[in-house]
Amino acid sequence: MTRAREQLTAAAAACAAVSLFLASAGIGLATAAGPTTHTVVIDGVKYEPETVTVKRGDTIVWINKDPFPHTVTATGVFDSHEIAAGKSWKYTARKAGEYAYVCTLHPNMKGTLKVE
Ligand SMILES: [Cu+2]
Repeated sequence: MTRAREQLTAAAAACAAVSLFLASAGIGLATAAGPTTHTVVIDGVKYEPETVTVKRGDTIVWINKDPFPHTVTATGVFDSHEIAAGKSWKYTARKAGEYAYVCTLHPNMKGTLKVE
């Protein structure tokens, strides 16, 4: 009788452990939103939006809609080199910080990438 009860208790404990494991796995999936992709459009010799805020691991895509090339250059951090008309360039942000960037072909073009 006692032995049977012990077995039942053990079975219940194992069951509870499995439930707990499944619950924590479920919560993990719910909260861990994957990396996102952000888009910055280059149009009319401007970055739109000028400032983009992302999380570490996110990817930013700059799409050049102007009929001539531009760059996305934060010296020492990232540099797209020339993005031809109609082309795009992407960068995955790995390190938190605030990065001012320019177009080396049109130094009046300025943008900021904030990585949280
Ligand atoms: Cu430019």
